[in-house]
Amino acid sequence: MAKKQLRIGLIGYSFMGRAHSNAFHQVNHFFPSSYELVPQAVCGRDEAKVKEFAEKWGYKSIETDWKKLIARDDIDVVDIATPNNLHAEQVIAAAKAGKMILCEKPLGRSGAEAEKMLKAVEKAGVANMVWYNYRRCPAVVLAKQFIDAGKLGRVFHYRANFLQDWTINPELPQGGTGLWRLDVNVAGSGVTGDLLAHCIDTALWLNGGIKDVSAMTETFVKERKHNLTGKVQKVGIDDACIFHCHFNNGSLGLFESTRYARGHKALYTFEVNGENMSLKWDLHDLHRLQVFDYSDAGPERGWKSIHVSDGDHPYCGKWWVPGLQLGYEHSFVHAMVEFVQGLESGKGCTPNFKDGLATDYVTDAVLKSAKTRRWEKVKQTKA
Ligand code: SOE
Repeated sequence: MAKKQLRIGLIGYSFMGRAHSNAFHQVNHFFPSSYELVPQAVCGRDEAKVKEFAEKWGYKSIETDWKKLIARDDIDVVDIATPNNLHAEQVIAAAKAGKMILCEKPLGRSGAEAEKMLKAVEKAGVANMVWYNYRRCPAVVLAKQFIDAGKLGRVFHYRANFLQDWTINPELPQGGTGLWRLDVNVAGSGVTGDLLAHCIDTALWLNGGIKDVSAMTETFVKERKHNLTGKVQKVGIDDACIFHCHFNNGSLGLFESTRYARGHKALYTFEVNGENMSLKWDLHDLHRLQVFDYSDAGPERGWKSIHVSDGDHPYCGKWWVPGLQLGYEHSFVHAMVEFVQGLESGKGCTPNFKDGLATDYVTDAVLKSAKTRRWEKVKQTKA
């Protein structure tokens, strides 16, 4: 039977453009469905570079103006892999054009921006997804399965970290290609929207909504040269953020993120402590789930490390053979598998724009609390 083509138009071709493009190809190879993902066009401002990208990643054509890409009749899905300040305008335009939309995280630079984006896709009735990829690591999905099966019992604690060290050098400029994450106008915030957003997305999925937060942030390097103006300018982003919170289920949360943890490149870890079981995960060892099961009897009771690679582990049966582990890029492949399966079932997928908004509401409250030095309530998404 002929497959239904999903012709994809990608905007942005840096790190995330590559991660997404790889996913489109691998979904076709490893997760056949009634859909065929077709890399139809890629858009970027530098024509020579975007052409080179198109050739490397199998895109049939290029555009240098994203509005033209969105207007094209031969595009079904618009994939937004641009800096954060462009997400809202591009999402709203793509929704108006009736396209399905995939958007890089965070959805908006604030809850207010994300609300407009959610409204746009709801009005247009188009399928949507936010690329919070870590949810789709098999070991994280296994944690979700254990939690949903009730194995943990009452949950007491959820804690997560995302530690990096790439902005310690005070001579590092802010702004422009590659360094827009340091420019508050483009990024919206620092580690809170960039890194903690991942931790929050996973936490909301695994442990439910967050009621209120108390936070502190710090900007260690106060001024940096701006790449676009050439001038030394105030740094507006948070370099580090620590917050604690109450979840709606009564458990306590503790979160930390920084780009100043010398030696750590992308140490995302989380731990959940329930009355009957604890779970631990670490991005540097992402194919493993650490489990402590209180019902394991006898003196051999202890933490065990599940190598998540068996045929009955999430997604794993579609890849290689048991024991051969999956990595970072597979999380994007699985996110796209969810999107395709959501189309097939007609039920949509997660994390969708509503989930993206929920995370933005938490980051809003965190940034507000750091300013007011008070506990701040988290706005809840409508049921
Ligand atoms: C920042 O360095 C960054 O690339 C984030 O923007 C990504 O979302 C994260 O997955 C890895 O780190």
